Amino acid sequence: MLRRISLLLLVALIGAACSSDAADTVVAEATDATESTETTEATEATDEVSDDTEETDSSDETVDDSSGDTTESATTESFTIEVWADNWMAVYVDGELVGEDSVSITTERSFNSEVFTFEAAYPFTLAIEAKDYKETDSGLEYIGESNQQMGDGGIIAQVSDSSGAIVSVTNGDWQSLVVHRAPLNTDCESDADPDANCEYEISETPGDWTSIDFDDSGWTNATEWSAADVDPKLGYDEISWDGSAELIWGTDLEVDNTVLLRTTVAN
Ligand SMILES: [Ca+2]
Ligand SMILES: [Ca+2]
Ligand SMILES: [Ca+2]
Repeated sequence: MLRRISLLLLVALIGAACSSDAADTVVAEATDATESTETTEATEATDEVSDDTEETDSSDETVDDSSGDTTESATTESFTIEVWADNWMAVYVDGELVGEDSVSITTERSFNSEVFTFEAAYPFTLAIEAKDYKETDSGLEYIGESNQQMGDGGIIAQVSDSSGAIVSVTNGDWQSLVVHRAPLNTDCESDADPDANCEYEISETPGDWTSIDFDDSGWTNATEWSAADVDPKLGYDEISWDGSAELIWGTDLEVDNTVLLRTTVAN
């Protein structure tokens, strides 16, 4: 009994001794990855109990070593995202840009797919900025030419782990926010002066919308669209799409020109 009480006391003392380190870790890493921090703390606690003969002398070193090792090697994996967009995309993971469309958004008919690899630990946040090509804020393309029109958009993506297993696909579970809509008065499509007569709505892009902590609960579910709706071209056929991957966009393929998309990937 005495021995058990002593052990409990020792654990409590060590817990108190390392609590300030844990607090520092939280502050320092809060902006990077909340989940990694939690994992690190859990591992530290385990180390402390097993190192009970060394007491507080070595606790600082133990904490520092374990936080470096466990977050890098034990929980981080390699993933690949395949993505096709009409017309442009940038992909972020936990707030970090992992790749963007290699063809400029200012290029007409820029239909191409991209493959990006990244390192992440579950759960991670995927955020994609997707843009339909528009010549001006009127929302139109080929302005002044015989085929002046509202362009349409669409995007599809799938994420696989290092074994090749699909771990995430685009679908209606993704959250979406449309930040550029034009033209609101669609009858301006054939207007001789669309920049003067097409109306548009541009919303502010939240500064931290790609971060893992961003609250997207006020956003709306992405809309799933069929291949017949989007008519995906070129790079789309270079990728073997999982049957569960859906083309998504806002609620209007033509008027919604810039769409922010987010999801969380858990294992
Ligand atoms: Ca493109
Ligand atoms: Ca458009
Ligand atoms: Ca387009």
